[in-house]
Amino acid sequence: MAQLSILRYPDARLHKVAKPVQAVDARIRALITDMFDTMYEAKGIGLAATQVDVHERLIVIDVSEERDAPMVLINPEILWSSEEMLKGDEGCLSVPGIYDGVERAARIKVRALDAEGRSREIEADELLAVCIQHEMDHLMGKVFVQYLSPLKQNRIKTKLLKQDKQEKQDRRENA
Ligand code: K1U
Ligand code: ZN
Repeated sequence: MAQLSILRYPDARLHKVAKPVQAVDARIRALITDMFDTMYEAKGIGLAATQVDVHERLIVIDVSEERDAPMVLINPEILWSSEEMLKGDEGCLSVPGIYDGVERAARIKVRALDAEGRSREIEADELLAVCIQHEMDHLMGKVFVQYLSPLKQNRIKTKLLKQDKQEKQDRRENA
């Protein structure tokens, strides 16, 4: 079981645009396994490769209560989005402790490769639709806080940088 380190906002690497996966090979399958381990351990419902500093178009998701419905999206593309929008609170493993409202398309249709490299079309609504859109934003270098006001973004940056500094200080003191 390999845990990957999750980049934390405002790390500049979260804003890199991911490149398409060229081949669903052993390297990608090992990365998928490690990303699921990391997502389940962090109690997240999704994780984009960007968040673990791999800039390729790969997402893992599990929005089930039982945590037994893993879903892999490689090179995802949105085929259709509903005109209807819904606003709901989002969180992010790269922005720990921050939750805020973001407006997203209520329903989407997505095409992606699965872990075996087969092309799939997925129709999603509710939490799955929100999660796919949130993770696809990561692949484009966008973090959900960028939908918030500049004032909120600055407050979040300051708070997380302060937390980071404090954690580093605590580690030095306990070393
Ligand atoms: O960091 C991430 O991209 C994962 C993120 C996915 C997400 C959660 C909520 C809305 C959109 C996308 C998380 O898993 S955040 C933590 C979490 O477990 C959670 C937060 C709110 C609702 C459900 C789960
Ligand atoms: Zn996120």
